[in-house]
Amino acid sequence: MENRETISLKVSDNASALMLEKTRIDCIETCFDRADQQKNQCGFGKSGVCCRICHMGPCRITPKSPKGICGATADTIAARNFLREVVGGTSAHSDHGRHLVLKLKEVAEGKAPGFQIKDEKALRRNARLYGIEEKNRSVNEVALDLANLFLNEFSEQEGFLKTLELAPKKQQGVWESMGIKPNGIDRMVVEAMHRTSMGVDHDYINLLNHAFRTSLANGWGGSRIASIVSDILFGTPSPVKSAANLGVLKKETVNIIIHGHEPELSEILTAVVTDPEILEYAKAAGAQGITLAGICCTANEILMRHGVPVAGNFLQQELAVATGGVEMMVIDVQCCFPSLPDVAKNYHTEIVSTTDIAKTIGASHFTMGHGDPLKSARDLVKRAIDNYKKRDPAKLNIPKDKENLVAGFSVDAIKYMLGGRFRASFRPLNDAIIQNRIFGVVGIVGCNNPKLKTDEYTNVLTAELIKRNILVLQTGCSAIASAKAGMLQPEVALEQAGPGLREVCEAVGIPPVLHVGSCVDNTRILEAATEICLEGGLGDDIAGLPAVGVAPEWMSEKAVAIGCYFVASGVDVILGNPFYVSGSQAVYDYLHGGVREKFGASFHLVEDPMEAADRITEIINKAREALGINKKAERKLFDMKDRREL
Ligand code: SF4
Ligand code: MSK
Repeated sequence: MENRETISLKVSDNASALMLEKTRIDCIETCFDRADQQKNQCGFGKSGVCCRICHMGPCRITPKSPKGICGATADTIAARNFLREVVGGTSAHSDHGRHLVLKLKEVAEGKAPGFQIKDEKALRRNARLYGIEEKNRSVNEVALDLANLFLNEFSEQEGFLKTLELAPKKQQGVWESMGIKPNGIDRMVVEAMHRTSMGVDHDYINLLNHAFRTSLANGWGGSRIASIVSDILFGTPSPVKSAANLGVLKKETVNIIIHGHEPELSEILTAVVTDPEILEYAKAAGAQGITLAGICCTANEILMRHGVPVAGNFLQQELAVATGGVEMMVIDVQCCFPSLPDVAKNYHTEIVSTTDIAKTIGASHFTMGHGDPLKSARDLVKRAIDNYKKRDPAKLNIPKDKENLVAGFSVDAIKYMLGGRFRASFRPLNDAIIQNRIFGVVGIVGCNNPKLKTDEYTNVLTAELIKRNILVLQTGCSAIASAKAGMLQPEVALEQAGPGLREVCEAVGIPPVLHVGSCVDNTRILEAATEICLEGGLGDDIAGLPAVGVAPEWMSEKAVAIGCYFVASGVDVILGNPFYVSGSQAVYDYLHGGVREKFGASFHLVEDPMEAADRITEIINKAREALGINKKAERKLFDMKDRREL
């Protein structure tokens, strides 16, 4: 059996290590064991040169067989596989966006009992952005128009995405000149599948450019729409206190975990678990109350808006069940392991799938339905309470570890904190960057991956960057990694921040590490970058900003798509682990260098966090040089005319 020393090579935090030890005692298999079993992963898959697109294959490229049966080269095969990954990631996040738009439409038509428009200001502000008349019109009228416009963003065949127009003009010009402005999101995905089918597009650059085009349909389309509609329906996040890690689960309460990405049901559960009648029901079952906690990005969604605590990130999903203290895990879509019911059957935990497009063998399936979602959610919580009586005290061991945190930094919230209620703006941030008190801005995003010690790259890099006066924005599971390390506590992060960053953060009252949302909310980082451009003084395009993106421990196709829309938007992206393209030097070189000529940014594979900090410093330094802000210069802030032009 593994000892603590070998376990600590796999996970960073004490709670995860304890639970991994417990899985050994309870004879539970987890992803960490399966990663060991899968150790010798297929070299053809890893290098991207296995093709099974048609049934003459599968074909694998080797020095002795340098072409597939149809004649496809390693370049074609690697580029096709890469584009299909981008399609997978784009589909996941954009379909999430579509579900929310359909919900918005139902709400506007009065067909969604239990849901309402929580942020009318966000609705009207976004309607104006898209040229929808909102003055003297009812909330529902405006919402219906906006929902219909968003639905058209998915189906548009000939025109371009309207949401693209939210990007700085210069970025739009780059996409236009390259011919990669996306049409409707669905069209981009279908076209990508067509182009990658047997005997169609064989030019690796043409294929990769469509990967960037598809990713733009995701980042400036489906994902951006998902964030906008979530804010309208559930409220725009503002700073909120909470806590993270398995220690948020309580021995004496009924523990319900929500896991996945789409927050509709979880929003309702958040209300149900505080209902006095339900709490009475829990007390009657012998519990002192109900703890609702989250895993992955459903966690981030309801953390950002309600302060619901986070039980853990991606690789803690099985470990949470192994505490023996979870009555129910409610899963929706994306990042939910099919192994969860196998782990759960060793305890009393019920795994409940809640979306018809995402069923899991061994999980019970629950449909919210259109009748009375509140009643359905209450029934579900009562089922969890009933499970509490089935807990086996001999198998119960909830770690104590948890850290306090502050989250909820939507772009609106950051603007408000920087500029105050009456002058909400990014100007103080731009000023601080120009004066080199803040050296630059870095977005750290993405998952964790059993190939790397969980959370380590993220945490080492985050600490080093703030020490170098770099403001860090985080999303998804990397934000949860920082939370578990205590870095989302303003006072802890301030202690470690460099003097310039610290001074600015203390003056305006923001922490040096900002949790900006779930992984679909990476578009908030682009939104922030656009605001920085619009504020003036730092150039007129995202590509010129002293800003970098990092995906330290990514594992998902979604991360591939996100990385692509960051690069296509002019942001250099550091990858902590590689894409599966190394079998084609041409494809590798294009992604990690060639695209720079077009977008002013590219991917960088840097597998060590300290080297990543150096590379980031180098990239930011170059951007600062180009902007002329590495030397003492008269700052030029834009007037209204400049801003309108932008
Ligand atoms: Fe092989 Fe070409 Fe078919 Fe791919 S498309 S499986 S390379 S024959
Ligand atoms: S949940 S995509 S593991 S961030 Fe968004 Fe976490 Fe990555 Fe899933």
